[in-house]
Amino acid sequence: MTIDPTHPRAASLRIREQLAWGVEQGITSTAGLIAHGRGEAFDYLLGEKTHPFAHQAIEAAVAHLFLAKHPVLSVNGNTAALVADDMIRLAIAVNAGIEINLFHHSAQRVEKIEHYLRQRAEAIDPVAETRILSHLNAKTVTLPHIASNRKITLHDGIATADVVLVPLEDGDRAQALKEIGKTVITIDLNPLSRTARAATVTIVDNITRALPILIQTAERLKEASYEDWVNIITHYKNEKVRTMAIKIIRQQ
Ligand code: PTJ
Repeated sequence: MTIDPTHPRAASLRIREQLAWGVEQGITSTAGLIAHGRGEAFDYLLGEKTHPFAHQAIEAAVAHLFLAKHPVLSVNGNTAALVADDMIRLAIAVNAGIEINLFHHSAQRVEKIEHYLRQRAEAIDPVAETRILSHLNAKTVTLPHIASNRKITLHDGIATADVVLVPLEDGDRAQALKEIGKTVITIDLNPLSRTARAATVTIVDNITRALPILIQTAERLKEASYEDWVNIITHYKNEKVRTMAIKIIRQQ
């Protein structure tokens, strides 16, 4: 569908089209469209803009990623369809690995997403492909206290990561990852989701807006000192940030 750029909801329509494309390609699950509807409703209530509380969370997220020994960005079907290029750019900026980890798991969809990410990485920067962790013959680790197939993780990825970005999910994984000592960052338009509540850092924003800001912030903070990064995470209060997001939604 051609989207009229002057349409008042052009950005929202573009995202819908991108997800419909993801389903056609076998990247996004059909349930991903419903998950998007939930996010879209919250985005509407947030005025479809990035608020100062999201900027605060983004800064803390970047500081955690820089301080990490082994940061990993988890990608699902919605994330791959919406922000593949920016996830790859973020992985380069913060020296992280990318692991495909799905709720509605199928080996076929993992393969399709991996192929797509590799294609995109090659177009961005040939060395970026090394950021994408392969599932082919990979050693896996089943994590405790996760009911869904998201419990099956790559040994060289989420299983041994110290900081994990888990965008767009409402589930038990964030809590389970924290229980085994990991720092969890999420991007979720719903500040009330289980993931948003359990995460160490909750970026309440649309992933399509948050990713470019994460990359810019990484560029800005990469020359900062170790002490600066520690200072950012020490002063960051996730509950305060989540409360500010809930307040904005209530005011609508
Ligand atoms: O590809 P899979 O199989 O791993 O499945 C992915 C989905 C997203 C279908 C799966 O994780 C799922 O069912 O997610 P939930 O439980 O619906 O949670 C998705 C969360 O992401 C909700 O809290 C939404 O509000 C939020 N969300 C949806 N779209 C966006 C978003 N947050 C930020 N940006 C968005 N564009």
